[in-house]
Amino acid sequence: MRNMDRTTQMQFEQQLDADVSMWSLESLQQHGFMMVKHVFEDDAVRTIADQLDVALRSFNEQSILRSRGQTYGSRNLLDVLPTLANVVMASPLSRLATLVLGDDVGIVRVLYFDKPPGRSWSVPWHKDQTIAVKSIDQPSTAFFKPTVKAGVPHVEAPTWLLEKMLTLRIHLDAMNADNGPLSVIPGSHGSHENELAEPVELHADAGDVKLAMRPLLSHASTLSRAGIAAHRRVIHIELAGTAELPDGYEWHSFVRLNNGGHAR
Ligand SMILES: O=C(O)CCC(=O)C(=O)O
Repeated sequence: MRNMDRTTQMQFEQQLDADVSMWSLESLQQHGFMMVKHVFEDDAVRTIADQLDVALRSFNEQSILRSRGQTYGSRNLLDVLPTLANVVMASPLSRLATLVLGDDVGIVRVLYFDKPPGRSWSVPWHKDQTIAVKSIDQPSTAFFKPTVKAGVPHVEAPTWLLEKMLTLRIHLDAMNADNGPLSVIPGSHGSHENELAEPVELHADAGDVKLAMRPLLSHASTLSRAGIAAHRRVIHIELAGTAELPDGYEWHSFVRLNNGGHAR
């Protein structure tokens, strides 16, 4: 993976911090991502992590990804822990999502990722282009590559729809150079030319730094370093600014943030 030199990276981080402290959305628009600090207190993060742990242990569905007794992910986390939607609604993340995507914003999919010690994984550069839908039976000119993942139909979405989406990542553990951090290419959500920009490796403090990013932002992550005991748990929440999909398609779930969370 290409790396930005340390001085440039620090300047970049300082600039982001200044932007976010004013709740400016410029960073998100320009770079395709922003770090948001102090969204949840440590106690709240521990409560979410504990509830998640209990739910993942008791849920024995194909949507939970396990390897040698370790849970390293879950595809449909809202099915496993539906109260997560309330956590978002009661937090400033709801306001952020509404500012970015408008009043009709809803949660459309929640994923969970961990890199458990000894069972870490990596992902190559990619953009998030698939969405979960109710059915892939009807013909469509808007959607491509129908597939079924963990029992849920998915399609590749058109760019105009992905541009109306936002991902919020709640970090339950610190993320640093040791435990397979996420890297992004700033600006790559907007223009192919920006694909050549230097990647930035993102670090997060345990509990107090969250990431908002556009799905079309190119991102990748590395393996944790050998012998590292730290987990890297992330709740990955995808939101869309519209409940309506073309060609008679429907979101697999759409939990509105601004009308008490009623699913459509
Ligand atoms: O969390 C990571 O390291 C990668 C997650 C990812 O690939 C994704 O969000 O599409």
